[in-house]
Amino acid sequence: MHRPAVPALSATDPEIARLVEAEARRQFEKIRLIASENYVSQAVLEATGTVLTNKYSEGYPGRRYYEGQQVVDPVEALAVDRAKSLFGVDHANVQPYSGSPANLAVYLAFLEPGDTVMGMALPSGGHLTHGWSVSATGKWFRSVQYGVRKETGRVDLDEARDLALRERPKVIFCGGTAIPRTIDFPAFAAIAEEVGAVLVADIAHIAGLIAGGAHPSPVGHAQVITTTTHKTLRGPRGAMILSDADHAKAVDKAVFPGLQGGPHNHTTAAIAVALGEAAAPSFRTYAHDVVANARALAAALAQRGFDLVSGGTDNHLILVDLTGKAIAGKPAAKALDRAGIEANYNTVPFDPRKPFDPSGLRLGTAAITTRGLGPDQMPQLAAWIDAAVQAAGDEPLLDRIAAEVAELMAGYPMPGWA
Ligand code: DSN
Repeated sequence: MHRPAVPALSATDPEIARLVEAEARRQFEKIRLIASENYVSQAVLEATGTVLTNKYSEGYPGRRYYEGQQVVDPVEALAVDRAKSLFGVDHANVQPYSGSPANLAVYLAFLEPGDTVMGMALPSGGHLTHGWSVSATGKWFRSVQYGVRKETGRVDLDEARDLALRERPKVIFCGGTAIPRTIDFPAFAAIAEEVGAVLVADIAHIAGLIAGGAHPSPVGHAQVITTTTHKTLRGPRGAMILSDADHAKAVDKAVFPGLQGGPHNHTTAAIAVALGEAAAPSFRTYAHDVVANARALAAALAQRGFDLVSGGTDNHLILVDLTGKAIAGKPAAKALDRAGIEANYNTVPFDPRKPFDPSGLRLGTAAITTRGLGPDQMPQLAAWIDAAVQAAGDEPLLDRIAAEVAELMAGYPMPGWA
């Protein structure tokens, strides 16, 4: 059952209580390979369910527009201090509701509508809010986009530099949502400096790896860093903007009053808890284990003939290109889900198919590493993935794999389920 137990919820709203229980069981039984997901700790879960949700706190600690901040102020101050210390930055704003609002705040802080922003194209691994055409950031700003090299699947830094020199963006985003390789922050910083742009590193996917020393840090290279708190960082759904001292005031003004109202104080508390956990030595081990698992899974998939964008991974994420297979990303993801393995279909660079029915599968190892799986188990995962993708439509076989998956996962505890 769900832990903490939900007796009041069961009495008041049995329908929602039943769904919460069902989701907890689902998360317990499945191999969760969605690269942006994780399992938060019991302590983080508890913090998100507290009376802090009842409080409005527009403003910042010591400068609020509502009274009664005797408790919320130190909660937010703790979250800020822990973020600054964990990442080694001058300034942290822990109020953005999630990654997209955090990135929007960056636009508000450093651009006027119509100004030029440069980001990585979505099909190459960027994020919608890095100026992609369907996003407000691509509609209200003049966006120019860089990509990856076809032969290597890696960022084409020469192309990015040429583009920046030609288009003179005021803000450059690096980072994204489907990048399996190390981000070269010093190279992006050199480009940004050459054109006088603010470099923003969106580290949403790799924040936990950076905190744990398993990926280089953008600090000292990017003036502004945005991140969600719930991916490899293993906190609640939320976000932060980190910056150097020179950009701190503009960031704070953009988040509040520019874009948001009251921060979600229960989330702020849970972010503080997660940041405390990420500062512990065991989190360093976790971050390195995430990468070791991803490398082992990538190697096992490659051995089975899967084509991986860039040939492998340096981080938690693997992008499988199914272009050469008889199946597209969406039916493959649906077959995997039926087989108890959760992933998402994803565009791959130069995808010949449409975004809603693309050629790729995105996999990540943050969640399974939290559960305790290790590199020795990755060949078995790859075997199940291979069998499920080939067996799409063969429901008895997919059900058989799901039963084997559930049997394996029963041996690995999950915070939130007892
Ligand atoms: N939805 C997140 C992801 O899955 O990467 C990014 O916004």
